[in-house]
Amino acid sequence: MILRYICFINLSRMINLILFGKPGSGKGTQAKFVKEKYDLVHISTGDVFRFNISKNTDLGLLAKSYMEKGDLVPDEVTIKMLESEVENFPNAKGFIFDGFPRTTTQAQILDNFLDSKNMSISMTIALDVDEDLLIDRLIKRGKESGRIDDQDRSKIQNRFDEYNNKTAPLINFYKAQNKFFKVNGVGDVDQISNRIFNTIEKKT
Ligand code: B4P
Repeated sequence: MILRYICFINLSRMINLILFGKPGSGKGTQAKFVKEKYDLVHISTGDVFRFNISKNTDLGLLAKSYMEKGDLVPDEVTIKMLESEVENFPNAKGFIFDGFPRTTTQAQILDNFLDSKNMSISMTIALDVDEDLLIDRLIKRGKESGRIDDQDRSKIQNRFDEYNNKTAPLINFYKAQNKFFKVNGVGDVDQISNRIFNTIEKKT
């Protein structure tokens, strides 16, 4: 009973989560469940880019050329877009950052930006899945959805290379702040959601 009360008090604070992991690790899939359970605003930089591509906006045209090759979109474009997405929700109880940050520059700017709003990252949850399994998931999604960056093994490999070179250094960035938690990302979607909920409730 006392433990439950303590959990309630802690979870009543703003929660700002980063969902972290290699391409296809399930960030977008799990964000939907976490959003619903904790009433958070979900911001997926990949989804915002894909929406802009579908509407042929200037941002979409720019992002498309990078995404179709499996390259990261340049920091200055991505950061500006993320900041404006956050500013659209001044009354949010908290945010799920899905697919952002992906570079050290993005992470540093996110910390400063949140600090300027008296906010901070609560924790980073990394979904851990081997690359062989991820390739199978992405190729399957490519067939079902037509997503160009999922259809070709060399583009998928380029996305892993981008992750390993530019995104993986963030593991130490968040470990240094005691905010990095790894969750096994293999199994049923429900099972993985429960692992994430347990991590959030233990650590917030
Ligand atoms: P994103 O849209 O972020 O997508 P992702 O990393 O490919 O996928 P995610 O991890 O969300 O996997 P999902 O749940 O969908 O990035 C796309 C591109 O956008 C990047 O390559 C980059 O070019 C650009 N971009 C985005 N953010 C950027 C940034 N900050 N800076 C620069 N560029 C940026 O799951 C994948 C598949 O697996 C789905 O089909 C799903 O159904 C399946 N799946 C999920 N969980 C499963 C499970 N447990 N078992 C079996 N299948 C599962």
